[in-house]
Amino acid sequence: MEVELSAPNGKRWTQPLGLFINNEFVKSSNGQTITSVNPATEEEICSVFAATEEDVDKAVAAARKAFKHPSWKSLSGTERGALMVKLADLVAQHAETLATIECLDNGKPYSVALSENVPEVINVLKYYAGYADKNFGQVIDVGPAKFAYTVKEPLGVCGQIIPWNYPLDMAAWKLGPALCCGNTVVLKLAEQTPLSVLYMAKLIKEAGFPPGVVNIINGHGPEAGAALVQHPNVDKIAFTGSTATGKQIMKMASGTMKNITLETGGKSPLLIFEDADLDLAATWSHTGIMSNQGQICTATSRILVHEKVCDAFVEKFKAKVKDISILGDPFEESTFQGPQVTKAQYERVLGYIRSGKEEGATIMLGGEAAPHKGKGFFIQPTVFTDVKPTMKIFQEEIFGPCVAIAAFKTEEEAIELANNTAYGLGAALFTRDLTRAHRVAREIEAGMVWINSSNDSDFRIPFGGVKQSGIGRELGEAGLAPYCNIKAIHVNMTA
Ligand code: TXE
Repeated sequence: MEVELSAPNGKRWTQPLGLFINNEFVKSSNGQTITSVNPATEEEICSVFAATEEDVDKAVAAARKAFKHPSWKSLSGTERGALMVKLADLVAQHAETLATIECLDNGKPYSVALSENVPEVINVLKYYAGYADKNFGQVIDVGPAKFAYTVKEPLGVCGQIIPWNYPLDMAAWKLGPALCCGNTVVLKLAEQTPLSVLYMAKLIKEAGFPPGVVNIINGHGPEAGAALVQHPNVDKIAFTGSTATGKQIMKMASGTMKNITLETGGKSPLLIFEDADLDLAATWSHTGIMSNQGQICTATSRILVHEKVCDAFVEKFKAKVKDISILGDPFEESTFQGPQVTKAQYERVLGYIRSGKEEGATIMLGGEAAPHKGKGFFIQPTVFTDVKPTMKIFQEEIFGPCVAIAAFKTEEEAIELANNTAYGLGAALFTRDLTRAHRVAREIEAGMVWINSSNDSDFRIPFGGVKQSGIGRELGEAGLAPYCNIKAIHVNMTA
């Protein structure tokens, strides 16, 4: 049920391979597995058990039992918070191993996994641990004849489905608020990147969470994911992934009318007005699209620049990309950009690059595959200019290191172009005019707006989208609401 693994940075660890149900790693009911591949070398890492519908049923039963069991149900918020802090401390102790696994399985640079992703897990767990004994109802004054108050109750069993672009972070974003509120969980990992969170499952047991409170399963979306979404004993589904799958989940969850939270795709705009600090804009534009190999739902993948400063910006931006986007072995300290997560994603991104060329956009930089030592799913950072709003690369989520740049003439046109998409996740804008900054921020249809930055995420600040980018919010205090019921209690005070 486990295997000894090592990585090019010399780290060695024992990798669990089973489904984590009731605090034990078990085989899938029919023995089926999914093989994890190192996207930098295309070598197989190991094969991990993949849940069937029957396994999902077992995990849900374990979570249901744990939800009612006094070992979890009767814990005070303070005690739940203490368990979460213990887990955060264990994650900190195992930071290098977790970052190594993330790098190997996902392809993201080790230095980023260690300095950003693992700390995010620790921060999110501690943040929500702090809320575990501070998430109260209200007393509502309706006059002397009646005493009315609300209590916040956990929802029950939460099914959580995460993608492959930020395996550890996404697990923490899902587990943190759910456990804080006293729910139990069945977390389905992305089949492409199950290894780091399965390792974290060992730490969940070690932290002392009672059996069944957190169950973690690897498995295919249409099999394990769909079984979880349709399961009558699951009270909630929280999903991060593509808009197409999000829509399917809404349909599937309607059968049992589940509470759902969706965080889906994006085509986030970044607006640069004529008075912007172009060096600042170039720096953040690079961060906003090229980080994490462009595999970020909030990636600012459309850059809209005022025509007067467009050429000057493009020059600065190109220089930034050439300077910072160093492709290579993700274990190398100097690497900024690793491979795309899988061959399928690599081909998908290259397909979009081809379509941009065919539709007549100008390639300013990149535009080709870039294997490292003849291997791996690497793609050159790619910059398109002269992009028209009708082109696919302007409208569709590419999810790779590829950006579409277009020019605008007026503020109204910029806002119209920014909103001309089915998505509404993030948006960035650059200007030195404070009044314009706040005016435009309110006009843009997005869940998050960055003024003079991009993708500046913070666990204390709500995260989520409007339009086809999702429903509900994660992170911050707002992230608690999707995980509790507000029960109203009316007390008659008259004789
Ligand atoms: O996503 P899916 P994929 C976007 C991005 C990417 C595209 C495709 O544009 O190129 O989606 O990626 C599970 N019932 N994003 O195909 O299918 C699946 O097992 C229940 C944006 O990998 O949405 C995985 O755990 N679950 C995004 C999760 O859904 C199902 C992050 C995500 O997979 C299911 C990832 C089903 N029928 C991709 N089918 C973001 N918002 O950050 C799949 N799953």
